[in-house]
Amino acid sequence: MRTIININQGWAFRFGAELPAAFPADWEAVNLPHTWNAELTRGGTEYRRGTGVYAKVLGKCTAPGQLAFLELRGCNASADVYLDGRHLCHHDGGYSTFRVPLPQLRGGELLCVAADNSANDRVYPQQADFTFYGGLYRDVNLILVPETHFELVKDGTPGIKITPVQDGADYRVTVESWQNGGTVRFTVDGRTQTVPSENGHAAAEFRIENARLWDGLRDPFLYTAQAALLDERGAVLDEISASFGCRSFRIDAQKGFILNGRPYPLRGVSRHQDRKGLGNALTKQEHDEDMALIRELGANSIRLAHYQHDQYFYELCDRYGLVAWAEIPYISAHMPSARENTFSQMRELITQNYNHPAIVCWGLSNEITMQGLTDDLRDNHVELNRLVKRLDPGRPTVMANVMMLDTRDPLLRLPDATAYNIYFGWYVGKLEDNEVFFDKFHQENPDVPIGFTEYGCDTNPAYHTSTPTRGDYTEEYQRVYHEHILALVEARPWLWCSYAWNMFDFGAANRDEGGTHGVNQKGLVTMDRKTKKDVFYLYKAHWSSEPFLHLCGRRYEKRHEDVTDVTVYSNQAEVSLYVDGKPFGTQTGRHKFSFRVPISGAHRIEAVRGTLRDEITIRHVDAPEESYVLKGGGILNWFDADGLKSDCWSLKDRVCELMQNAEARAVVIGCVNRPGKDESDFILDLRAHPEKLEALEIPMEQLLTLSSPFISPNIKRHVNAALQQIRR
Ligand code: ADA
Repeated sequence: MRTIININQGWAFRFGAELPAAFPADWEAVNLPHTWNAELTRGGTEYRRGTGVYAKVLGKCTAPGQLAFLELRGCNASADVYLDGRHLCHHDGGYSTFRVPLPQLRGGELLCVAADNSANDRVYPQQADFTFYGGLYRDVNLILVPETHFELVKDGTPGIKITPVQDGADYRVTVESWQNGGTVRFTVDGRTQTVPSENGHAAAEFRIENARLWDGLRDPFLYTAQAALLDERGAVLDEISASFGCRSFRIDAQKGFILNGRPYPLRGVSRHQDRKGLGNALTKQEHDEDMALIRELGANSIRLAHYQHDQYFYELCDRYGLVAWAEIPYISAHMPSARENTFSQMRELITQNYNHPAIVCWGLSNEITMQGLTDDLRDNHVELNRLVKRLDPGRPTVMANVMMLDTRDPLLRLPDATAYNIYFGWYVGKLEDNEVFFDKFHQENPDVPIGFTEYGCDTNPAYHTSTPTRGDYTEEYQRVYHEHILALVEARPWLWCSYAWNMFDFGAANRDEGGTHGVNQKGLVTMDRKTKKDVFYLYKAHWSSEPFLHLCGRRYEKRHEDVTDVTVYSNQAEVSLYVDGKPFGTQTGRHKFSFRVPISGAHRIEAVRGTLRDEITIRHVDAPEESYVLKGGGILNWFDADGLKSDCWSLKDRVCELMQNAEARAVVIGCVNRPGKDESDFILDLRAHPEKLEALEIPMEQLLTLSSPFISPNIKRHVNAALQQIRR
């Protein structure tokens, strides 16, 4: 029988160390999960990228006839595994499970894992708006099995594959397994079939009559399939099982997402896995908390961005009925020498997650054309798409495209369904441009299913205003922004999916903005999961049926105006407001209830509906509260077209255009050649090949953000000022 032994405890760790010959007792003692970037808050020297070595003495012996496999459920980004100094395995890809056959164990062997998150051009991701936490950050197990056992190594397979196909009210369920001999007894829904293993493969088909469906939030029912490997006397050698769900779905260009025959527009959030103080080194507890928050919001779908998440999280999606978008980190910048890595990460993603009913699509890439569209990139996508179709003909391929990608580009039509990340109203343009974009797309491409994979705006919950504007990072602008987009998606059920970017603030070492270093602040909830920003409750009001009400502006206590806005988000039909204990007004409505309240001095504001109640304090102050305002302006303030001289160049202009003007060209080249503390590959490459700048279609602002982890708003302001001196 199979024994699984967790070996998270008792490791020694050192960053930048050589492989030790004996257990290095003087290294830092750590337990897994572990990352050396846990405390990261900003780029630069604190963001250590390189090799960290983990060492542990194995205590377990294998019995005669027993084989041992090492299971690593996530090592970012590349791993080399050694036993007593002997190299056993190299693995590229920081987000998937892989297993390594071990020799016979006597006990006392020195196991070393070298984890490497340094920059290279072989392994995705290399350029992206999130932190590449290095380390052995998920569970490590020893799996002991008899000589005849289910497959463990190939692409980290669970060994069992279940394919339920709808047949009227019934489901035909094919169960397959891979093993190195024996006979397999499959059990599904109380029935068994025993079949021989032929060429390492066994399969059986079951029929579940009148199947109970896996029906999203309504009823996420799970069945279980078991496989027992038997010897010639019928004794069980090895055993595995997996849950699965019976469900059908399709993505329709006009009707949107259809689950089990009924329209079910996917409305939810994206999730990055990391958390403040822990980085990516999470336990089940953090996964459970994240899922509880997403369920509280009432989302029916999650985009698990931008890489393979912990197995456990996909299990939670299955269990709670949240439809999931899964993807690999083929992101931001195509690397011709990393083609094989897109294939291996995709093979692992699909092989390891095939059985999850929650997953409905495989994401080929994210914003991959951001730095240009080459033949090699196209070809890579064609092959990747073909690979997915071969591995899983039952699920559609999808892409999340960058907003600059021409909507007529044939790449859009390569996957079965497509989607755009659109940030009008934040990085560029007006909020209304979002509707214009999607309506035009839908009208011009009536046969292309289109989704809204990302939208959001950075928000520091310390910042407040009564006159919210784009780029101010306030909690109030985040409300304006999300109220607008939520209305947009609700009115357009043909948007087959929409995902707020992001459920949680997340580590983005290259960022330095909005009063915080190293964090993308587009979350509905802060990175420590402690503060639900007001917009969290906007979504809850729309999506959740759990009765609640929420008074906005709890952190916006000191207000300068004489009459102030007090807004309640609620899923109740009526809300009453009390000011200093006295009734102020009652409103009926849906989701949002706004009151204009005169203020002088301190006031206790209460919102009430039956037994539901919330309370905040507001204080009138003589001068605007300085701590509520971002110092030095936000990076986006000068993106505002009103503030720019339109007859001169600016950061808004595309690099390729700036390169056509001699003076502007000099500013661009000057930026690329500016010595930095830690140059990215991207900038070094541009420095070596300035002609690439002439082909770079991204705005200058984006080039600056991408090119250096050290870019500060001041530098951007400086460059913008220089460009504003040059007439077009
Ligand atoms: C892109 C990217 C995301 C995210 C976002 C942002 O759209 O896909 O990773 O970071 O930008 O916040 O700017």
